[in-house]
Amino acid sequence: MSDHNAQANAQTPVVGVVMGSSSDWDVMQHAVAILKEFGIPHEAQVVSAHRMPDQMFDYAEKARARGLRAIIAGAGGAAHLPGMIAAKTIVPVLGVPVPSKYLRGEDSLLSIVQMPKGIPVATYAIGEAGAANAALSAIAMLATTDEALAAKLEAFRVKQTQVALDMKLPL
Ligand code: RP5
Repeated sequence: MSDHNAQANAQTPVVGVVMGSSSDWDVMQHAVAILKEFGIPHEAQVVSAHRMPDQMFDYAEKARARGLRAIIAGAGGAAHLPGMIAAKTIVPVLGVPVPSKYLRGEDSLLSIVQMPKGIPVATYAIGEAGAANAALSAIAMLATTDEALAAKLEAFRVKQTQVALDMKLPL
């Protein structure tokens, strides 16, 4: 989108990471970190559903033509962003509930997960784990048509398994 800043890496982004506020970055940076680790061309920016609805629609409407294959959308509170983006594009939307000040993200979770039938938003755990897992799901989706990426994802799992196997308890 041309109107506001998209922080993108050099190649054409295939995954878009959007969030309702810069205050969501603490959580959403964990999605971006995973995308970076796997070398996925991506972009990250603030797109607020209630404070910049026109820009939100513009982002969603142009997403597919720009080459985005998945959109990771994080928001807190009455978290409309993932659902409203999903309403305007057929690019898969992966929703991340960001912890909120008063209800600790249970509001965000229910806002995102309870989409009415017909417009899906794949919804993840509240907070850091959800952000990281949304990125891993986006990668798994891309890996269905990219064998090199699939191998990287398998290696990531093997490494994780080894870390668990090596765990020692302080007995
Ligand atoms: C939502 O409101 C954002 O996603 C954020 O989680 C929450 C608070 O936003 P700020 O007041 O910190 O900008 O739109």
